[in-house]
Amino acid sequence: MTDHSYEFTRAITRRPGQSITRGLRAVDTGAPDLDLMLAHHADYVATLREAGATVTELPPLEDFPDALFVEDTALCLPEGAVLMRPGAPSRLGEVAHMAPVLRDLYADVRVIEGPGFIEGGDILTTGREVLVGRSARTDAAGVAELATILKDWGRPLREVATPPGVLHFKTDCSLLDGETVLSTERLAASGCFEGYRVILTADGEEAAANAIRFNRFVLMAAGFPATAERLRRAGYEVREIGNSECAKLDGGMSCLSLRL
Ligand code: CIR
Repeated sequence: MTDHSYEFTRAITRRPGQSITRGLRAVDTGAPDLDLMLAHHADYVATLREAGATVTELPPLEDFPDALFVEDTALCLPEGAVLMRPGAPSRLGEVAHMAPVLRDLYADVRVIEGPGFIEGGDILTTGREVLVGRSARTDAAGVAELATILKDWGRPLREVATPPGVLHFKTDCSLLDGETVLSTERLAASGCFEGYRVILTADGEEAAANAIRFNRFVLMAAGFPATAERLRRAGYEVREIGNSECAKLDGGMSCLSLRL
């Protein structure tokens, strides 16, 4: 099978602004430092460019403190884009800011109209299917509406569960290639990756699970040496990017871009 699930030419990111101190978080571990976050963000964008991406860098949206986590606003596929309907009320308005950017790039842009909710962080597109995790942000109606859209594009959707207390499905997993995922043990234990090759995050390094494969690189958060070593030993070219400030807002590598 030809697998293009990790091959991209373009990425969309949004720079963080002053309002990140008001970003959503499950547990308060201190205010994120904007200067350090900007430095990490610049490294992330530079790494995507090195991987071959044309990067559209959008300006901060001060009214939307979590708007740098652009992944949650849309699903981008070769067939078209789908504008999401975030389950976090403070994030719903971000979608209207992403819509014109995607309409410029895609002929076919669909919209999750509701009443359900769905966020991009709950969607993992693999070489053979689109996995969607129900979570506190993504409900059954949101998943059903996406399934109807994907049916038009001949894309099978499989609904799975996000572990309790975990923000998004992809907080705990990432695609490494069309047949291989990086996953926490707690998520893999649910059996949702049966038939895939699974590389587990090392003990105590669950926060390394939210990585991205972008062409030849796997971008992962810095500070998880045992998991990085597992990936390198499996043959992946790993780039470690500082994520300390986004982590305070429950954000990781995938949240920071739309990849197309
Ligand atoms: C939120 O709670 O929505 C943000 N603070 C973090 C979003 C992370 N997004 C993602 O994992 N796709």
